[in-house]
Amino acid sequence: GNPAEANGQLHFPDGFLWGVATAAYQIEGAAAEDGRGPSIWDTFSHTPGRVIEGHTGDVACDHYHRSADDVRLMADLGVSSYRFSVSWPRIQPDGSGAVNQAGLDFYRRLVDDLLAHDIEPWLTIYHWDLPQALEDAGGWPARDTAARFADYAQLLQSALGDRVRYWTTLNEPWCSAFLGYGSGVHAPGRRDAAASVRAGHHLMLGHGLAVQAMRAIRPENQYGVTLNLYAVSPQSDSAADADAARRIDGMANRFFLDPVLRGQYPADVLGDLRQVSDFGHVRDGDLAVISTPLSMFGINYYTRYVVAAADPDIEREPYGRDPSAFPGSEDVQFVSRGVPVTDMDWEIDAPGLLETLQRVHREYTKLPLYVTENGAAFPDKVIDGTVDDQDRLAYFDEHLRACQEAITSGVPLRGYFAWSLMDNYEWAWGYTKRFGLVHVDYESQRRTPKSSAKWYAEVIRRNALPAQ
Ligand code: GBH
Repeated sequence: GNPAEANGQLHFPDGFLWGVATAAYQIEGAAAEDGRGPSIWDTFSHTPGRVIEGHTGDVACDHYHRSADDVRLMADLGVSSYRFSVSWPRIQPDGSGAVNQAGLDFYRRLVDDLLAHDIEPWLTIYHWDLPQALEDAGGWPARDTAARFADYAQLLQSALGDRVRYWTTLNEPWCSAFLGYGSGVHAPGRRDAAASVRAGHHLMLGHGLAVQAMRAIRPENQYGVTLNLYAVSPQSDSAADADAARRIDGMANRFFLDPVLRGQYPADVLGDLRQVSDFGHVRDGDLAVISTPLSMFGINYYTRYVVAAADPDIEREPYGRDPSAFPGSEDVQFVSRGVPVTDMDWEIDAPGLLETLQRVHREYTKLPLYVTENGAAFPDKVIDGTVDDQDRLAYFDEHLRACQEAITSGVPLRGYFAWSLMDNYEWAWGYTKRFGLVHVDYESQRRTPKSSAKWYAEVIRRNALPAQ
């Protein structure tokens, strides 16, 4: 049996870090307050046709005005850590230059409040809200944006590094690069495959420069990055499907894993992208910066991709739109296996999380790993003042079992952050998808902890899952 199983419970190691995660644009609202400048998500969400039903983050969960209540919610859950992101245009309204003190003060108060409640702040420097002024100057496809990002990171580090110990540079650079500049379904909505490849490089360069700049000021803090990783498998054992899986693994996972953790682009990915980019934007020394040693590594996991070689008779979903978010792999199709899905239509695949954790540990790094996001959208209903989200609860339970198995097998997984603390602005899906442990009524801003929240609080309290 599993040695972690005792007294009818499946235990986690002492000191395992239990958290919840959010992101600035998805919860804060107050888009024009206290000197905040516009970000690419303000522009994008206010452009007709970009976001479902024209939803914007203008108000969102109004967290900017309710952060004290939200910290109390977290304290009630008993979490040991809170992963949030800082809105760059609150700190630097035009993307560079002097700090906007009122914006910084918001995060200073938040951090102090978290510490007062014994909650460790986990700060993500960039979760997709680039100052619009920097986009106007070329955005991530322009090399200079990497340097601006490092300046901004350094500024945050000097202001908050005495009380925030855990720092993540970027959340999911794949999304910023390939959804923002390739398929255009995220801000800034550009559709230019070559630009998306440059954006990916400059995001990673910004990450490396930022870690170097921050570590120079505060060597004692922990630095990492968060990638969205996927388990990828071929639909069949044909050579063509195996090649499709290799390509998608290359674009979704290895395009970022290899430069950051091995200091090189994977040769096969450079080959797949030959028609798209000659990688002339990569300068000598860039990969050494990008692979600057880290103290920890963050993984966001939601689902598995099952892929197959092109078949014109099968509808291409969800990413095979024109243009594709997987440049150079337009002929690959994403296949549904008909297994249960969430409200995003993502297949529920907890073994894929175990596989991903073991792979990163075995093939890429011996660093401490953290699941910095994992969770599921379901169409919740408030009935008699409660939300009985057994589907979400089961999703968390299955994925936490996968985490536990990873730990038992020797993976140094040190913590888990549920996505998300509360329902919020789900990017191109607006407020139509709910990922929260806590339900948000967007009319009244009332917060209602769901059944999954009560269950998670109990798991945290016991540091264990109920045995099955
Ligand atoms: C994470 O992205 C994000 O970090 C977080 O902000 C987000 O709320 C959470 O997941 C849940 O989605 O259907 O073409 O519009 C995970 C990767 C990539 C998943 C973008 C959703 C939408 C593409 N995300 N994708 S599309």
